[in-house]
Amino acid sequence: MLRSKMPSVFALALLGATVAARPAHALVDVCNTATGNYNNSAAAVQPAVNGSTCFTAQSNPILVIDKTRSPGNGAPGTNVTFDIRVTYPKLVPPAVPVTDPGVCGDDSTATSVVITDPVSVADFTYVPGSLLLSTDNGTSFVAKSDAADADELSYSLITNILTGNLGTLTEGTGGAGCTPGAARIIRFQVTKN
Ligand SMILES: [Ca+2]
Repeated sequence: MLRSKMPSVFALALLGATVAARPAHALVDVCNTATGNYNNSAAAVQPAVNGSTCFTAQSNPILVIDKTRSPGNGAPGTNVTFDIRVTYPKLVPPAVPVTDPGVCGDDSTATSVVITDPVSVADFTYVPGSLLLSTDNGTSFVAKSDAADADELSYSLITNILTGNLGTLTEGTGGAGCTPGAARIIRFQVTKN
């Protein structure tokens, strides 16, 4: 089965109010020290005393979208399956569960994760009722309705935009162990016009 990467610009991950990924991605200790200076009764300067504490700062989460299509090409009428794979922490493409060592050690949580994917109606026609969602890294998929209702996914035949409300994503077990979390995969089908 031919599976090729699509430009990631076709899918957007909105992380709350933050859109762009941030470069910082590790736990950072921010230390603060208080110093006391004083004299004795003869006005001789005494050694200073210090008290310190460190706050462990969590960085902002970095999600990654890897979008693929299958097949990679075909004549008009070809049925095409798209996968939008959302991972946290970052997994090295093309879909192997190997965590990018550059983004380990992040214990933060991504909240209000919303995925949008506008389908180019000049090229493709959405196949109604084809929405599927996996929350276990693709082991299983559950059908979701096209309607904007209580489930996570919807597809508007008016705007031709797929929307996925994925809620909160956590970084697997977190910490330096960098155990990958379960990738979410949104799957849908279109027909080439
Ligand atoms: Ca729905």
